[in-house]
Amino acid sequence: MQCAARSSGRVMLNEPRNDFARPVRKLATITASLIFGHATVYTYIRGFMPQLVKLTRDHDVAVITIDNPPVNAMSPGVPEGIQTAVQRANEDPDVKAIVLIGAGRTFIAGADIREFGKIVSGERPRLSLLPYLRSIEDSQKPVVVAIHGTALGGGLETAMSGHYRVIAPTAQVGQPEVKLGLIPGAGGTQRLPRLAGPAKAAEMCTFGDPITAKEAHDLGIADSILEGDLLAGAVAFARRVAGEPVPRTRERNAKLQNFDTRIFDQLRELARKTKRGQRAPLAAIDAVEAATKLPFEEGCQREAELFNECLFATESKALIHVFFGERTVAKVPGISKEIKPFDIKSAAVIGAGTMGGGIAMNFANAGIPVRVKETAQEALDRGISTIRNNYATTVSKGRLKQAEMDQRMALITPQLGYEGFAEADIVIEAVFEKMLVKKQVFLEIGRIAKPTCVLATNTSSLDIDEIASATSRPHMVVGTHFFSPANVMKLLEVVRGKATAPEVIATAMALGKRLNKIAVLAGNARGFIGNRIIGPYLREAQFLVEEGASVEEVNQALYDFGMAMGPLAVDDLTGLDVSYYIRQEFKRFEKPGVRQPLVPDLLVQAGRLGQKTGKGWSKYDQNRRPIPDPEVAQLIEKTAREAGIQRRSISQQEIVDRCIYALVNEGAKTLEEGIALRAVDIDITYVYGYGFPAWRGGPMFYADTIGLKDVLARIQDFERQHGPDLWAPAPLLKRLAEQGGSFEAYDRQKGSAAAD
Ligand code: 3H9
Repeated sequence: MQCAARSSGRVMLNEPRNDFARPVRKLATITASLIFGHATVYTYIRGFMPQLVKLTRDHDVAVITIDNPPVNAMSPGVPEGIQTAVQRANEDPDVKAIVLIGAGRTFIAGADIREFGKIVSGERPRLSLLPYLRSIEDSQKPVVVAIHGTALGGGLETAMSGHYRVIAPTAQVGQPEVKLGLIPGAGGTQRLPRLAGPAKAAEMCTFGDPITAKEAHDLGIADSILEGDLLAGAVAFARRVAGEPVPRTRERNAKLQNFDTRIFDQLRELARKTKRGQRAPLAAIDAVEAATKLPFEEGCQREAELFNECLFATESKALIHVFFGERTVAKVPGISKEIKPFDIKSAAVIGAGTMGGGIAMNFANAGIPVRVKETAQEALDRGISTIRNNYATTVSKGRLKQAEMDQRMALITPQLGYEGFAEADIVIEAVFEKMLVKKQVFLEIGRIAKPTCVLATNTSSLDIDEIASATSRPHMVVGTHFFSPANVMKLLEVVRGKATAPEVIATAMALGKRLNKIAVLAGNARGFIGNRIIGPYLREAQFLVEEGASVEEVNQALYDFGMAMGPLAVDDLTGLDVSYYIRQEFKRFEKPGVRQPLVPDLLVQAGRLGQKTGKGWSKYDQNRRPIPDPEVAQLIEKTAREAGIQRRSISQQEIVDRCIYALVNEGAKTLEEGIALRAVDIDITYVYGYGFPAWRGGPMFYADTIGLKDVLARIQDFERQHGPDLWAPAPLLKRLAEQGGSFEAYDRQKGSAAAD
């Protein structure tokens, strides 16, 4: 082995052992033997197949390179490869020190997340990374870990098992496992407090946010920040420390003494508030606290217990579903990589109201010049001043520099006319939600915009095809439904009209990413995905108060379930006039004689439009805190009595089931009609646009976790009580439940059918 390392400068330590590698290797073997004959096969495969871990030499320094694209995850084969490489470098008398580095864009981005599902389902045995990392730490020769890109989760844990860490100035490190419902499981909760101190370690493991190279250096996680060529710098660093006794993180106990032990309870309190309903953040605190009380090995055992508890819980399955879901929604069947999006170099927004202003900020934030047009000077001034105030607030909170705010404001050109619109690569209309007004605007921009300009409408409910019919180029028209406040909310619903060109869809999806949004593609039908499904959810909340639950009980039950806000609180926030208007729009879809909530219209008639008028379903104080309003309770009681509705006490469970299963049932219809491409598109829409708890995975995933059979049975109960018009089970839900299926399996099946 030594000879091999010296003569070729490179040793293949392992072959990839992921699922993809085996069939490819087999195919390569057959093809190569057919083409070249048997003698050449071995060489060919070695050249053809990527190696996960490579060992090379730079004179007296061994360089171990992890090469597992795209993010160097610790897939099976990687930890074994590193272990073997460290062992060989230790055996080589000419090697004085070792550098461990990642190939490509990053150091190790963590354990291979896809493996967790296989472990939980029993397809793969439970594997511990601990012995592999232990063998790095046990190396007699110093191991210098060189970090660029991100060292996350198992990546940072690997780095901390090395003896030194050098880091590129732009790199970041972190323990983000909690965002997947997990805790660090390879010694992170034990080694990080030894390097960074228990307070910072507990904070990093509880909230999962990465820190910069500078912070890592200041905290003692990194030993040196290296400008310029990282590998050359790391090799030079390794030469300097060669021959010195190696510092082992597990033995560095100094920072575990004399710290404020109250930090753990303080963090627990904070985590209970900000990570409502989640177990992993609390488990992370327990594990870091264990590092301060137990010897290293026992601390690792405690960490492993807590890690396994989290791994097998629904929370991590749900959050992992959301992690991959975020990436899946970007992939649109039929829109291949060959379809190139248009380059958006400049934009124009029509309307400087709440939505238009927020949308313009998105462009400015992404460094894209944007024109904002209004019809009256006063409205334009008001819109621009709101934008300026929004930025100023961010500056005052220290999250933006004044110079950055000035740069962004300079990218926004306010105007009353259409000057410059002919050069814009995209025009987004964000005027009042009325078909006639929108069509008039599209008629005008259709005349002015250049032929390759994407014409987008920011509508939450109107028919894209009808809007597109106002132009002579409906293929350039697409819906871009931003969520309010548009400069804050992550979701962008992209709506495909019947004529929308694939390039235009690709452009809108790519633009979403550039604007730092999560773009989900929806079909053009009443309310698209989000607002279509929210209808029955809100309807049930309103029925429930008429049937006897209080406004507060309904809001509290859904809040306790994990929703960011209760449904009636959301109604008050967005404005009861807005939901009134949408109800009028959707009236034509309603079957006559079907029960409708009675109270919302009465509240609107009484001028109770929600927070903006200081009262809606609740009253609001100056700080917009809700106060129960007896007037509303009386109005509800009177209305219910007059309508002959039997009032009763309603359990929290019934409130949750009625509202959430209404979402699920409508979601299943949306899915079967092809309005949503996959169940996961609904989940991501709800998590990022409607405050659905990510740790429940979205409504469709939540239904899977309950079991579709049980969900169906409950919906059939409601159907018996409230009639088929409101509660007939969606045929898809019924079919899947009867077949013992799930929405996740349905997505998988559809995905593989599309791939065939
Ligand atoms: C962990 O480490 C537990 C440990 O304590 C050990 C326990 C024993 N695995 O995001 P991108 C895929 S838990 C598998 O678009 P970017 C991703 O799905 C882990 N796959 O790129 C995508 O695939 P596709 C802790 C992964 O540049 C592709 O890579 N670590 C993983 O915008 C590109 O990803 C984390 O939580 C992975 N670990 O962002 C880090 N990571 O192309 C999770 C990515 O098929 N990862 N993929 O859609 C990230 O935060 C971002 O991916 C990263 C790059 C910042 C690294």
